[in-house]
This record gives sequence, C-alpha cells and structure tokens, in this order.
Amino acid sequence: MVSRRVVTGALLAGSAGSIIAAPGTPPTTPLAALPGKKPLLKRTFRPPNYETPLADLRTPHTRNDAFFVRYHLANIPDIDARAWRLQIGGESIGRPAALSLEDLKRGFERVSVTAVCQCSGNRRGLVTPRVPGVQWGYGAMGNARWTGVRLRDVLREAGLRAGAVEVAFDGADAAVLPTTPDFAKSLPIERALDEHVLIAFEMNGEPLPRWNGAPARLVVPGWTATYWVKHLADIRVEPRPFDGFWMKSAYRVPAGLFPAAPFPGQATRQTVPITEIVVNSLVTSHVDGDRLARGAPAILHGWAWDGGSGIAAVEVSLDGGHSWRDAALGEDMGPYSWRGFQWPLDTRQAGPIEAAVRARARNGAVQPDTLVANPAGYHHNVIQELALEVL
Ligand SMILES: Nc1nc2c(c(=O)[nH]1)N[C@H]1C(S)=C(S)[C@@H](COP(=O)(O)O)O[C@H]1N2
Ligand SMILES: [Mo]
Repeated sequence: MVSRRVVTGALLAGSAGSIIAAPGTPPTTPLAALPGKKPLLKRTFRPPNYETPLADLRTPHTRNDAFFVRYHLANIPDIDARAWRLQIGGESIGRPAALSLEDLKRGFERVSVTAVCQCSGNRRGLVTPRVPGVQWGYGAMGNARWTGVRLRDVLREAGLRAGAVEVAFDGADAAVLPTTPDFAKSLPIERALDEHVLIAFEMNGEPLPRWNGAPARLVVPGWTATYWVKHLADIRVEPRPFDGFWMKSAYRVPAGLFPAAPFPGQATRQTVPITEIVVNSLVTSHVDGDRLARGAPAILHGWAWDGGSGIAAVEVSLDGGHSWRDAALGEDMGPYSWRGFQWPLDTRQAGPIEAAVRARARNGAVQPDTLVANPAGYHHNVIQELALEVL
C-alpha cells in the first residue's frame, strides 16, 4: 500500500523515536460487561475503562448500553438522583445555589444536541512504539443525542459577574488513594457560555447510564471528552485560571502542533490544553484484512466528524493515495454529530483492494497521512487504510 510505505519510509528517514501508525489492528482484549452495559472491550478494570466494539458503532446513535466508559479514578459513585445537588459557586457567582435535578428540569429551557463524545486518547493503542496510557482501539468514542439545560442559563441565573475567566467542574467520583488528584476540569468562560454547552441528564432519550455520568454530566460539543465531566457535583466560576492537576499536567499537547481553539488561561510556551476534536473518520463496515466474495455487493461505510465545523467531504482512494474520489454522504445530523459515508466497492474481479478513507472538514482541515505524534498519543486521526481481498 503506497501511502503506508510512504509513511514508514519518511519516518525511517527522519529522526529517531518516530512514531508510525499501525495499519489498524488494535490490541486484543476480552469482552466484559459492567452492570447495565452489554459486553464491551475491557481495557482496564480499576478504574473502569471499557471500549465500544466496532460492531456497536454502526448505528447513527451509539446505544447507551454499548457506549464506552472512561474513568481516571476507581471510586465510581452510585448517586441517588433525588438526593443529588449541584453546587454553583465561586467568586464570579453572585447568588450561589444548590440545584436538584428537578430544579434543573423545571427552571430552565430543555435543549438537545447530537454530538460525538470522543476520548482524546482514542486509537492510542494503534501507535507503535507504545505510548503510555489506556491502549484504546477505535471505540473510545460514540455519538449520542444529549439533552439537558444550557450551562449559561444556569450560570446567569446564579448571578454571573463580569470578570469571570474560567469555569471549573468537579465530578463526584473519587480516588482510592488520597494522593491521586481528584478529577476536575475547567473551560474558558467564552466556551462555557456557548449555547451548545449543556448540563445533560439524558442520553438518547433515557436518563444517563450510571457509567456515563448519572445523574448529570457536562456536554461540550466539539471538544474532546476530557471536558465532559461526569457525575457533576460542583461548578465554580472564578476570575482566574483553575489550578488543577488535570488541567496543568494532563491532557496537554505541544504548543502549535494542532490548530485548535485557544485556551488562553492555561497555555504555556511549551504546551496547551487539548481542546477541539480533530477531523477524523472510521470505517465500520469492514476491517483491515477482510475478504470479500467475488461478485457480491460490498459497500464501504462508516462515519466522519470534526470539532464542529462539519464534514465537507469523505474521500476514498483505491490506488494507494494517488487519486481520491468523493463518497456519498449520509444525513447531516448537525455539526457536532458524526456523518455517514458510503462507497460501493467493485468486487467483479478477484484480487486485492487497497482502500484508504479520509475526511475533509468545512474549515478546510483534512486527515493527515502521517500521524501527528505527541507524547500522550492524543488526536490520532491518521488516514485509515484497509487491505481487502476479493476471492
Ligand atoms: N467525573 C469524571 N468525569 C469524566 C472522567 C472521569 O474520570 N471522571 N473522564 C473524562 C474523560 S477523559 C472521558 S474520555 C469521558 C468519557 O465519557 P464516558 O465514560 O461517558 O464515555 O469522561 C470524562 N469525564
Ligand atoms: Mo478521555
């Protein structure tokens, strides 16, 4: 496959320590079911990190019981939704509040958004040599319809003051050891006040599953899922940047490596917080190495998404990346959703089919043919290649 050889060759010719994208075989791992979930790919048990198998990524909305689960801490709360209160406070809040689920549902306009929830480290397990972190394959992501209330409506009702810089979010999960930093994240005030940022209590029309953040989680469409704090407990608005481990030390990428929304209060000269999801695509109909029956219809399909500009095109190459043609696009479910694509394969002759797929976003970004390497293995969006064979 030409483009893969080019990738390898270029990196071998380049500096030591290069990272080469594997052709697409994630590490194998057993299937196991958490309570209320169907069997998923168990990457780690404590804390629970479970990945959605490819077969469960074929529907436009990923089923709640198949949706991936990612935690940093092992004490996962089982919260009584009736007793739960969401604290709203901080120096930039004039009227601190403790809101019940009923307060949220009754007091604010209910809104929905279809959005991809994707871990920054999705596909890390495809990278060689190995990068530390959960060895995810393709399924640390899903697409769902999230319903809740706008964060900005809640903050304004609580007397949001001028001069606010960041909003910090703490979840109710806790570490087993007191030395492990609590999971808390922040957003720049401008992003926090975006109308699409939700305090969500429903996923695909059902209450949030326990493992996906019941009774309420933050939904930040277009930004990687690290900001989508689950089991929301406490929201603080402050006139200064938030100083927490999960902002200062984790989920950061080298400055300038990825074009993305800035996070001024948290940027240093060397590194910046990861923010927007980069343009990407996933073939769900086939995997690398699949064999196709000669003369039988075969359609390559899957999804493409980005951080909210929307998908302009999905292109398919059958000649090692020399020429590309547009696949047919499916329904537009909004800029934060993934979008389907289809490409009928010609199976009339026996022999190999070397297929490559790349998505092009409306903001002009396109998937790269070499991996954009970074220490934590984030933003893996290298063009996917599949070696198929018609028999
Ligand atoms: N409370 C809490 N929220 C959290 C996390 C966590 O460890 N604790 N992990 C974040 C990360 S890194 C990801 S990828 C998403 C995963 O969401 P999911 O488990 O619903 O798929 O949750 C985010 N929210
Ligand atoms: Mo993540």
